[in-house]
Amino acid sequence: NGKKRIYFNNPMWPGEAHSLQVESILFKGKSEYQEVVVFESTTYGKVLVLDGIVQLTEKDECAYQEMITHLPLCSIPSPKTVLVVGGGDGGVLSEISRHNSVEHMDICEIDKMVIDVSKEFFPDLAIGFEDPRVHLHIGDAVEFLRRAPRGKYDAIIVDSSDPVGPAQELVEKPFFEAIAKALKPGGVLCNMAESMWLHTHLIEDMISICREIFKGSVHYAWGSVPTYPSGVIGFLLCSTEGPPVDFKNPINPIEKLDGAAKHKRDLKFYNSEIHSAAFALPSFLRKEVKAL
Ligand code: AAT
Repeated sequence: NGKKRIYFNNPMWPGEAHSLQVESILFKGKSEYQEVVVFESTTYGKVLVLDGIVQLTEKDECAYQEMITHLPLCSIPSPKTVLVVGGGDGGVLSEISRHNSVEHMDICEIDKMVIDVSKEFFPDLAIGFEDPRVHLHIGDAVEFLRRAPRGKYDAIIVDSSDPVGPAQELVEKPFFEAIAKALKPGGVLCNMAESMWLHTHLIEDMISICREIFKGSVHYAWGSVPTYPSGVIGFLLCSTEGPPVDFKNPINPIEKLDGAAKHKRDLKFYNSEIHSAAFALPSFLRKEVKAL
């Protein structure tokens, strides 16, 4: 039909590429950290691409952002202080906004260009920054967490890119140690944890590291995101020593929230049944990831 396609391939998923048909390129820029592209696709709405990797599309961002936010926040009784690592599009912030109990959100995003681009092209997500509870920090999350006060956060959400480029250190032990230190007793971490079809080794490594560091519990959950490689994405959920956290049975169910959010977006993917189901793991994963 004469339309151009963009092919996404990367050493993170050798031997395969997926592609999306392009209506028009809306933005192309190079920041200090990465190449930033926004285009209008034919079937997934606008798409944000960093260094040739799809970060979100308008059609399916809801699945990822709702899961990475509500899996942790609905697992603890009354989250008050939350840190987001990465997440410069604002989508996770706008999901956190739904929680009335939250008093303070810090966000540490390394790349200001992602924030600016989101404000221009993804205003429904960037609205997250307008919540008065949000405190924006532009910088490297490794550095930010090194300086974070001990026991400050009820929850930390790591919405970061794949571990190539600026997010390399975000899967290493010192980073997880810093996270555990910054969490309250019984505080929770939810970390983007790749695809079980593509990255069992990476998942295994992350889980083994976290089992050493997080003395509460460590679990793996997953959800469907069609435009991420292999169509699924995982989440690593950990809690620190303290009041026990039963991740599989949300104590703070989303259905009971009044919604402090200024936006009136309905949840499109997450609900309490999906929450519990997300922890059911395929047999091959249980077998391959010994640490599970
Ligand atoms: N919600 C969109 C999904 C993302 S965005 C990941 C963000 O993490 C990017 O904006 C990137 O600039 C930021 N980031 C990367 N490294 C760091 C760092 N060291 N400190 C702070 N922020 C960082 C993730 C999509 C996952 C895709 C899965 N294939």
